[in-house]
Amino acid sequence: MNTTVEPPQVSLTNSTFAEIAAVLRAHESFVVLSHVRPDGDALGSQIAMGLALQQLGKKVKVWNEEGLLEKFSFLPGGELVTLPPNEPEDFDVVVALDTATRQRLGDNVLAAVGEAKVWINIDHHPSNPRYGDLVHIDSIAPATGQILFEFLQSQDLPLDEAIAENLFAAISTDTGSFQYPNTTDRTFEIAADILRCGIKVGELSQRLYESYPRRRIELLRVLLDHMRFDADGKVASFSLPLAMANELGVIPEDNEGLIDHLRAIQGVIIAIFFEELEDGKVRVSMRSKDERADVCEICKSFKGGGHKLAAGARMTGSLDDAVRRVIAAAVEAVNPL
Ligand SMILES: [Mn+2]
Repeated sequence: MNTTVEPPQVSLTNSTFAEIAAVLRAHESFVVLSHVRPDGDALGSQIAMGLALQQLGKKVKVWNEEGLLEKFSFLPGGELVTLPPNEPEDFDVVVALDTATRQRLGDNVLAAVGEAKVWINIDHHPSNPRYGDLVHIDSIAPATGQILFEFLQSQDLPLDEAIAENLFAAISTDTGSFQYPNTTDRTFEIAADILRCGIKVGELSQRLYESYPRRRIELLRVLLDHMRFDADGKVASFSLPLAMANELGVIPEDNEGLIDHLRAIQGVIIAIFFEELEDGKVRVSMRSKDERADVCEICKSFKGGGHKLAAGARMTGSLDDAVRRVIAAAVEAVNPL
C-alpha cells in the first residue's frame, strides 16, 4: 500500500460510475466533446468513449474544435473525430471529457450543440467548476483516460483492443510516459490491464513519440536559440511569435510538448511557453517541478487554469506584455524556494 497518496478528492457530489453508465445505456444519441488544442488525453478519451458508445449500438458524433490532429490520426477509430457542423444538432446526451471549463470546448463546438437532455462531465482537472448534470471529477487521476478505463471496466461496458489503445495513448501522454508525480500504482495496474487487451506498446509508443515531423525539430532549434532564464535559472521560457510560426510553416500541434525541454533543465522550477495566436491572443503554457510553485494558481490569475504542475491561460494583449506579466508572477512564485 502506498500511504503517501492523499485520499481521493472526489467530492460527495460526484455522480457514480453506475449512474453515468445507466444514463449511457438509457439514451440513443450522443455527442462526445473535448477541449480545444486537444492533446493525447483529450483525443484518446474522446475516441475511446465514441467507440464504446458505438459498440453499444448508439448513434455517436465525436467533435473537436480542431478535428483529428495529424499526429494522432493513427489512433484506431480516429475517423470518428470530425469538426463540428455549421448548423446546431440536438442530442440526448452530451459527454464532455478532459475539459476544465465549458468554454474550452470551443466556440464552434458549443454553437453546434443544440438541445440536449443530459450533460455529462468527466475530467481530472481540479479547477473544473463541475458544469453539467452528471459530473465525475477525479483530480487524483493523472489522465481522463485512466478514469474512463476504470469506468468502462467496472460497468462492463465495451473495452476492446481499439478502445484500450486510445486509453493507453491518453494515459501515456498525460503522465509524460508514466513519469509525472501523479502517476500512481493504480496507473501502472491499469496500464498492465490495457496491455492485456492486446495492444503493442512498442509500436504505439513509436507512433506517439518517435514520429514527429521534421518541422517540429526545426521549430525547437529556433525556440532554443531564443531561450530566456529568470530568477537565477529557476524560470525558463521561450516564445513563438506568429511571424516565426508562419515563416517556419509550423502548425499548432507541432509545438505541443516542446516546453518539456525547458522543464528538463537542472535548476529550472517553472517552464513557460508563450505562443502568439491568430486571434491576437497569447497562449501561455506553464509547467512546474515543485508543487509549492503552483502554476495553476498563477494561470488562474490570468483567467486560465489546470493542474498544480501543468496549467495554461489565454491572454489578451501583446506577446511582450504577456511575457513580462507572466514571468514576473513566476519569479515571485519561485523566489522563496
Ligand atoms: Mn488530461
